[in-house]
Amino acid sequence: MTFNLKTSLYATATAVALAATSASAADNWRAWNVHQEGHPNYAAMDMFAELVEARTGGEVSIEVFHGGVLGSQPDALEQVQLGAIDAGNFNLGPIGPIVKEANLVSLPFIFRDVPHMFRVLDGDAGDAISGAMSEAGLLPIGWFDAGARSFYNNTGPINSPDDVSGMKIRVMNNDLFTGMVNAMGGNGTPMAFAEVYQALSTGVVDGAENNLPSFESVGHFEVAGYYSLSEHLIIPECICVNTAKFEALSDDMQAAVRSAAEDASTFQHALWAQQTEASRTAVAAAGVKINSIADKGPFQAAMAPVYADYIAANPDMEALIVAAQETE
Ligand code: BDP
Repeated sequence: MTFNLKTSLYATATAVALAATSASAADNWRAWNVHQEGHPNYAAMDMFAELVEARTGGEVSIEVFHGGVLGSQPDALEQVQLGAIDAGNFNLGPIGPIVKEANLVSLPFIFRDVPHMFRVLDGDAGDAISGAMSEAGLLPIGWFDAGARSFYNNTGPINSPDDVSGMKIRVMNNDLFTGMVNAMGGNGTPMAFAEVYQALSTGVVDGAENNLPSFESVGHFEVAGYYSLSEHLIIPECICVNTAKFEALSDDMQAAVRSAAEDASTFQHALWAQQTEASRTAVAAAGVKINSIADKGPFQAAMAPVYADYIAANPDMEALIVAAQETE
């Protein structure tokens, strides 16, 4: 009897201790997102956070800080690498300066369209990129669609690289993008996303480039009346998590977080398709001239030095570039 009582007391104490341990071990993650409400990635990141909380039984909870309030994208990436921010929705463009393998997807015109890009991500190139990102502390656990980026400006439609010549164009932080604009005779200018509206409206830059949902959601269409469909960059985005934080989770918790990221990504792809069409309609209704480019050949030809420089600096990536181009 005494023994049984002791045993049961011991069992109760252990249960209390375990509960305390698991409560204190609950992970509260902070996630970065640059987008505002109304952008597909805002809703997808909220969904990710909800699914993680539900599927880990609250062992992992995520607070998403939208609108870039935790800092610019290059700063936030560094914070995730350091573990000061735990996760985020990042574009692979600004990841290129940190992880050279990621630059494969930032080569202008490397992909024919978004499905081609996703097929490449599913293959060896995707494994090389994910592996290198994970080693750099940025583990990708879901891939978002970011459509295609095109040029916009105020002076008239862009139909050839000559039209870009002489223009100061804002690009995301990556030498490949400055090189891309410079190869057309323009002046590629890296700048934080949050500063682009004012730079366009005051003429600090002549133009910028982005996909239609971002062009609309932050109001760039109010200060740039021509959107020319160059579609020169098709870059995926990730839900990325600090690698060490993720690996510290049990196998079950890792599986739960991964499945949340996969389902949030599937949701994002559907929202993205809808929002691209909605944004096209909205900016056209607001008076933006959407210009189709009859021949993108001269833009592609102008990119030869950009590829040559990248391959010279990263000879080990050449085979993956060829494999990506040859992927059906
Ligand atoms: C948007 C991306 C975001 C970038 C932004 C930019 O979703 O990650 O920060 O473009 O141009 O399309 O900086």
